Amino acid sequence: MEDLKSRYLSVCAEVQRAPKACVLKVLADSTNSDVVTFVLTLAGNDRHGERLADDDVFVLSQTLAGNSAIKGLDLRYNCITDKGAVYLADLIQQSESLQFLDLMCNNIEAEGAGMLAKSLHKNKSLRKLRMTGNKIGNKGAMQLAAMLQINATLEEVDVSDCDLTTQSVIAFAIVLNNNRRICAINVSRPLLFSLQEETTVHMAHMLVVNKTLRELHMGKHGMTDTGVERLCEALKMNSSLRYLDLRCNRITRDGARCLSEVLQQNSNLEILDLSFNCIEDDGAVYLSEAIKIPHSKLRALSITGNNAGTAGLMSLYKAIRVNSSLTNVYIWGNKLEEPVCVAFSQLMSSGRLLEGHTDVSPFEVDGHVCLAEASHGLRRHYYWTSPYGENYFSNAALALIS
Ligand SMILES: *[C@@H]1O[C@H](CO)[C@@H](O)[C@H](O)[C@H]1NC(C)=O
Ligand SMILES: *[C@@H]1O[C@H](CO)[C@@H](O)[C@H](O)[C@H]1NC(C)=O
Ligand SMILES: *[C@@H]1O[C@H](CO)[C@@H](O)[C@H](O)[C@H]1NC(C)=O
Ligand SMILES: *[C@@H]1O[C@H](CO)[C@@H](O)[C@H](O)[C@H]1NC(C)=O
Ligand SMILES: *[C@@H]1O[C@H](CO)[C@@H](O)[C@H](O)[C@H]1NC(C)=O
Ligand SMILES: CC(=O)N[C@H]1CO[C@H](CO)[C@@H](O)[C@@H]1O
Repeated sequence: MEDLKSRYLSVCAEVQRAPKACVLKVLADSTNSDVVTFVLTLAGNDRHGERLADDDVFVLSQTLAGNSAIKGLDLRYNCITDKGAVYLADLIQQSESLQFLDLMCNNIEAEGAGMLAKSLHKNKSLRKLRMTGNKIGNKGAMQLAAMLQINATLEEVDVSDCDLTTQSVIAFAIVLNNNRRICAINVSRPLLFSLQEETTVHMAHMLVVNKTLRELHMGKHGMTDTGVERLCEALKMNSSLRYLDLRCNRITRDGARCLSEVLQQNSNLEILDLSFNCIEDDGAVYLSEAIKIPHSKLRALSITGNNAGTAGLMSLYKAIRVNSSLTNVYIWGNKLEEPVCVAFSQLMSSGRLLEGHTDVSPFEVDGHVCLAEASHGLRRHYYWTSPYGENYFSNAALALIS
């Protein structure tokens, strides 16, 4: 393999920029390994204060231009602005092998997002793009959505927490009606000022039309049961969706009832994330009904932080004990009284529920069984595990529970 380290040093010399120790180390490691393709991990939070600035990105993209072995580039938590995004857009144009680009939590705004979108108009190799935590705003997001209208190679896109507003979330829903490549999208945490749930209505419409999307993340959309009902109507029409993430919304027992009906109707849903809603006991009972049925495909359910108590959680326990496909269940942040603690402790000691497949862990004090929080939520696997392995974004949870 080409010696990237020497190439980097010579580019540094050419542009009179001091080489960065962290980049040198990562390049040396990749050069020494004998794999055919590699991922460069230069996440700023892995190092002690050594973050990459735009000029560093310039040198890096010059170094990597034309390289046919680089498969992924992890640049999370650096200080890349619109200027750096231009260099990355050039790299996308010039690379035939780059498949994953993670720009989470940099300082890219609308202009930089626009440049990245333009570079993706010409279909190249990039398959996964993660922009979360960059304030690209409505303007930047509209350009990314427009890019998806021209069939690119992109399969997974994360534009969560990017200051999208209603207009651009709807734009994504609309382009997905016609885009046959995208299989996962994260539009969580937009800036929504309307209570009309237009974003949910449009996403629901898209789910009816499109049969490609497998993973949809709509956390923090202020979604109520009315919105969930729209989604459920769509999901009942044999949607391809396997992973629905509705964390941190305003869903109550009625929303849970609709979702239960969907699950009972032979839906393809395998992962349902309802963390931090308010489905309470009744909601948990409704979902238990769906889990119990023999053809249920649901493999993972999170109801963390939903104000459920003994009645709801015991019915969940009973449903899991019956033959069900559910392997992962997350219940922390509910009212975990003794019968529930005993029941879940028993699920674990009998091997029905594996450690690492739930977010609770039993312990005993003075003969009483209690549950402690274990850091194994569905969510844990997104940011802290290897971002480009099988666990990356789409298939994150699918891989984790298989
Ligand atoms: C670009 O897209 C066309 C179809 O629109 C496809 O035939 C071609 O293989 C694609 N090229 C690349 C490099 O992805
Ligand atoms: C690309 O988009 C055009 C126009 O929307 C469409 O006719 C064509 O079938 C698409 N091609 C692919 C490969 O998706
Ligand atoms: C989707 O975005 C939200 C908000 O940024 C984040 O918390 C969540 O982990 C993301 N989901 C995935 C699968 O990356
Ligand atoms: C959905 O699929 C099931 C089983 O494959 C089928 O019986 C049903 O008619 C389908 N429903 C719709 C609306 O296509
Ligand atoms: C559970 O599943 C096994 C294997 O699929 C089957 O033999 C058994 O009858 C099932 N039991 C119940 C109660 O559904
Ligand atoms: C763009 C796209 O994927 N369209 C499809 C949506 O689903 C219907 C029903 O399966 C197909 O006929 C379309 O081609």
